[in-house]
Amino acid sequence: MSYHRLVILTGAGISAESGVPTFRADDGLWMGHRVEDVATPEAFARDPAVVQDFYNQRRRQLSTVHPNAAHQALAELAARWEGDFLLVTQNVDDLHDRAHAAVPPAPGFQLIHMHGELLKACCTRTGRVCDWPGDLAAAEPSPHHPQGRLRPHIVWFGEMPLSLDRIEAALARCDLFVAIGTSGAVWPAAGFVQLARRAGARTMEINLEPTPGRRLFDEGVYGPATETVPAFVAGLNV
Ligand code: BV8
Repeated sequence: MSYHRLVILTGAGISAESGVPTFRADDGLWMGHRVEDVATPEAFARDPAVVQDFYNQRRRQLSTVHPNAAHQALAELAARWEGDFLLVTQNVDDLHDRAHAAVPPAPGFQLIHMHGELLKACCTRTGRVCDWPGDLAAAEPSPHHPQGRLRPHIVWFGEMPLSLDRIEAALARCDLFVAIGTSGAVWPAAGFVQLARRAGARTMEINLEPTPGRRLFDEGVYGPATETVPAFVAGLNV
């Protein structure tokens, strides 16, 4: 069977072997924090210094990690895929971006960071987004508005994910949907498989172990992403 309209959703599991911590560690803490203490607009309003520092630490860590074989396999696929290929990532790291920069994708490829990007900042007054590789101070002045401040360009819990219209349009017409390295714990990304099924797509979960949403997928492949993703790409015979 050959496919022409591919949507792949990735989560923290695809970056795990690069050394980027996933979200649901056993103790339920995320790098020592409760999610609601660092990844909500209320947390930012309550204590901007704590939230900015949480993201400053993660932004600094990016310079010490690199794309792994799973990111690279998807970049090779994007270079050869002749149809539409939408890669939607929940991750805010730039590992997919770096992998695809090294292997220029074919014209039908798009990458969407639906939960934002660590290396960008956003003006609290204008909403304008700019590149920001360094630290953000608790009250970082915005270059876009005299009264504005800069916050991480991150979609926090309770905020609307980015480019949902483009994502849902691609899901409504895809013929293959693959979720890689995501627990399916966060919505609306967790519902994408149902949209793909409604479009008649074949659906596949690739993860370290079966997720609670396993039964929603036609097929599951389990193991470390640096092994399962290159094997998946090779199996497509593209
Ligand atoms: C919203 C940025 C309104 C922050 C993130 C029902 C419908 C709609 C919303 C909700 C709903 N129920 C609840 C909600 C609200 C909420 C939500 O989902 N809460 C959850 C906790 C219940 N959702 C929201 O608030 C969203 N906004 O709903 O707006 C709306 C209404 C209607 C329609 C649209 C919108 C906004 C959510 C975005 C939050 N921001 N990230 C930051 O990064 O600092 S989410 C955060 O979790 C990350 O982006 C992360 O990617 C994401 C999901 O986690 P995963 O990526 O899946 O990571 P996790 O650790 O959970 O799993 C890793 C997996 O990898 C595991 O399965 C593991 O087995 C596997 N793995 C590990 N190692 C490997 C591996 N796999 C392979 N190889 C390995 N080596």
